[in-house]
Amino acid sequence: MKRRDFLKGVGAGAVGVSSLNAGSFISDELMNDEAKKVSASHFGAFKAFSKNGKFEGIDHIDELDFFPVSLTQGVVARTYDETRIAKPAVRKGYLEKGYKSDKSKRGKDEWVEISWDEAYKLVADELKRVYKEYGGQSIYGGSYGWYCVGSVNNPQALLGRMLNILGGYTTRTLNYSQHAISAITPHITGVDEGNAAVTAWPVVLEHSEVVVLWGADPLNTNQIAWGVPDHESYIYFKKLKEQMKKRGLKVINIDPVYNNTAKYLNAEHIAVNPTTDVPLMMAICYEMIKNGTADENFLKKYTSGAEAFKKYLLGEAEDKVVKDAKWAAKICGISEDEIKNLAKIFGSKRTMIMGGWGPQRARHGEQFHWMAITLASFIGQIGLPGGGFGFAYHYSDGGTPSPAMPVGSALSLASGKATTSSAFPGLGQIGITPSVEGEWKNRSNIAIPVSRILDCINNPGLEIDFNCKKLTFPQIKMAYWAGGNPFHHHPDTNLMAKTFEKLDTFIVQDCFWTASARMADIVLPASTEQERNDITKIHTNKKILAMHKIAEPYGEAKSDYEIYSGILAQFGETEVKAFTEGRDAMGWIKHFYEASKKKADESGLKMPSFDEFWEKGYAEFKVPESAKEYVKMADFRKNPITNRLGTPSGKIEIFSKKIEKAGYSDCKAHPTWMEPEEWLGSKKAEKYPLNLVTPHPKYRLHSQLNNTWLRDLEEIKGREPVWIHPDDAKARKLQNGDIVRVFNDRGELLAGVVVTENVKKGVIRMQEGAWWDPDKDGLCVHGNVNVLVPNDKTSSLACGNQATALVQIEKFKDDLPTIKVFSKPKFKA
Ligand SMILES: Nc1nc2c(c(=O)[nH]1)N[C@H]1C(S)=C(S)[C@@H](COP(=O)(O)OP(=O)(O)OC[C@H]3O[C@@H](n4cnc5c(=O)[nH]c(N)nc54)[C@H](O)[C@@H]3O)O[C@H]1N2
Ligand SMILES: Nc1nc2c(c(=O)[nH]1)N[C@H]1C(S)=C(S)[C@@H](COP(=O)(O)OP(=O)(O)OC[C@H]3O[C@@H](n4cnc5c(=O)[nH]c(N)nc54)[C@H](O)[C@@H]3O)O[C@H]1N2
Ligand SMILES: [Mo]
Repeated sequence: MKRRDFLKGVGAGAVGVSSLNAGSFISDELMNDEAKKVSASHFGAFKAFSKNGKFEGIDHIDELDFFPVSLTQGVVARTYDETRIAKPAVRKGYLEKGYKSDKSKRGKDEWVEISWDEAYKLVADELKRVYKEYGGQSIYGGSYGWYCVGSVNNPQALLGRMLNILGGYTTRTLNYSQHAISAITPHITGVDEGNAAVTAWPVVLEHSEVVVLWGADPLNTNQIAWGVPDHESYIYFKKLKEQMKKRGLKVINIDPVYNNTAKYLNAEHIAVNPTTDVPLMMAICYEMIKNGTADENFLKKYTSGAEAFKKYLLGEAEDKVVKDAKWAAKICGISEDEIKNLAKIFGSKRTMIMGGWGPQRARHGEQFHWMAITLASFIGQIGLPGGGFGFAYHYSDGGTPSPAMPVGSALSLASGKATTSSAFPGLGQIGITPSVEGEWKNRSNIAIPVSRILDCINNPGLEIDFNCKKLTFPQIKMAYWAGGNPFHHHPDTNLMAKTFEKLDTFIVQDCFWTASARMADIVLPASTEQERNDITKIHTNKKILAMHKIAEPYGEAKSDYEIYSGILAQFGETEVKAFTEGRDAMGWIKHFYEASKKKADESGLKMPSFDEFWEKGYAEFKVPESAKEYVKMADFRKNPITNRLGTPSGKIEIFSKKIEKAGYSDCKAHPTWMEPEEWLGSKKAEKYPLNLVTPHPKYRLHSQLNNTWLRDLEEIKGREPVWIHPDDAKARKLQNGDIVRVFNDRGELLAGVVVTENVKKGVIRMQEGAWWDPDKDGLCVHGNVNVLVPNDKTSSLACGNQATALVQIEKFKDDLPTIKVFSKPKFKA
């Protein structure tokens, strides 16, 4: 079978022909079946083709993608899955009683399909009521999530734009990915180290002698990007493997799991207990002091507060505990010798610490990256080629040399003027309180830390500590979610279901009947990336990409841009005009491109005309030589006076006076080992002796693509797999393929057993993102890990989210319950 035929087969196999779409009008541009056009996704860019207005398949193109991943096949498969939302729908109880309905019926009521006109009116009337009775802050429009790529159809920025026009809203700050690292590191190095540039790969390949993958699984997580990946980082991981053979470069994986990347590289494994990296790093620093390899000169010249911290390590601080290898060995579950050996290696070799973000999704998660920067300071190679640290090698092709692309505009939150957002093409973060300009200026928007949404709904008016400031929770009466899946992403799903009952109204705008859509009152069907025109970029700025409409929207789905315009039309012409500024989607696409081209022209770069760009599918930018030589913090090392860091001392703050002044008991003035409530050493472990870790999935982007055949690649009897060590399995008489109940006081789920030595004894591993499928007693029969994870904050500093928990496992002996979440929900006949 030819490759092309195979791809088509894959697409068609999962389709199950939809009668809804068959008779629909096919626009002129799609009459030319089989014409391949550039389109893109979080998994890569490709050329796509259609037949009779339906998305048929994709071809991978070398210029667009260096290392195509299987996830792109899911983009085709999901389009016509039976979980696609075909029409606007309302929960029956809500249709009858509106905001006064019985909220405990969410997820249980039947659905009633309605017309777009009815849906627009229903949404607009409820917005009017809530604005009038409670004001803008009572509307949560901060809906978080990994919506599609594309500058125009950014469902969240557009939601903010609509709500700003109507009267403002409560939004969010930070994100579930980097909540703790983004809050803590500006206090330590003056920048958000989760997003900061890292030393370029060519430099690492030439100079590093030791690469430490610390809580990072880059071969898994680089499959996707926030923009569009071209997967260039895979070339460098291949070269890294070559360097291991060629010149003995050593790769060490410090992780409770021997992960995908470690396996590929055949890396050494230090199997640390979950959430105990901080004592490990402290003991390495201690042993480096003792063996004379701690870089005292670096500490003196480039850091602030090392002396106080050393006292803490040496047992001269209040706690009187000596943080030596013997002390850490017990906590971390590794041997004293292993720790001393790490101190010896790091102290004598050019060492690059590549930290991921998994370890900071935990109680006291702030400490991980603070301590890692401290350890790198003790090693003293920050600013040298191949040494120091970098916390983005695992994400969106981090470390790949890239051009600085001319920055244009994206559709912004600020209405009146749509030119303020800097993030071409629209994939920027939604910042702290969005700025509102022009005639819509008088908005008193408020931003809550994103992972405190349940605390906020449960405690209106409560004043909380947050990042050295105070914040008062608003009263939330309504939540509008677009392009995110809270009933997947937020810890403690059962608590979320209970808490959301306090909302008068919950609206979800998505392409699929996700767990969140099923828990909503009103559901609005969005078209997918391949069903509309848009514009985006390769994440590393190498190309601007055309996103061609490949297929007609499924059923009655509409683009996010059209949906908001339709709601605003219920308010009036002025509101619509403020939103669209007189442009349709294609008008915006051209506008964004021209803005970039203008900047390019000014800086002497050549960009093709819009028409040439649209025809070809991309515009390319050259990578400058200097980008290949980039060494993180080299300037600071060269001259720490003229290139001082953006911290109060201008240096790396091992001790922060600002944090000290905040006076938090759970985030102190220097990196500190504070036992979390749930870890293998806590009292709770007597009842729940297994430590669950929940890393990111191999064949999904969070919950996305779980409704495709990709799930068959991993599932066991239709359940999400759970990795368990042979000893733990034996103790519970478990074998490969068994179905188990995984539980703690927060909830329970079913999972399929994989017995493997790739997970440390005492630890179990389940990937986040399996669709939530609760039975009548709340047992998730499919395996959404967040029913087990606590909602509690990381600390008063970041107020971030966690991703680990203590649990117990037992064999599930009843008949296997049917999975319902991948079928259509119940509609009223
Ligand atoms: N236990 C645990 N939980 C975690 C994590 C973990 O490690 N462990 N990781 C956390 C992290 S880092 C993150 S980023 C979050 C991710 O959480 P989310 O980003 O909420 O997860 P996704 O499944 O990507 O949800 C995106 C939703 O957007 C929808 N969508 C896609 N395209 C469009 C569109 O064009 N229009 C509209 N309206 N909708 C669209 C998709 O169908 C999908 O339902 O999860 C967090 N949760
Ligand atoms: N395929 C795929 N790629 C993705 C995503 C996806 O959903 N699917 N999501 C994307 C997003 S939004 C994000 S934020 C990034 C996430 O990037 P990360 O947060 O770095 O990814 P994780 O998989 O959560 O964790 C990375 C590693 O940390 C380990 N780990 C967990 N707890 C601990 C601990 O306490 N100590 C140590 N040392 N290690 C620990 C895990 O076992 C795993 O190997 O990935 C992105 N890439
Ligand atoms: Mo994330």
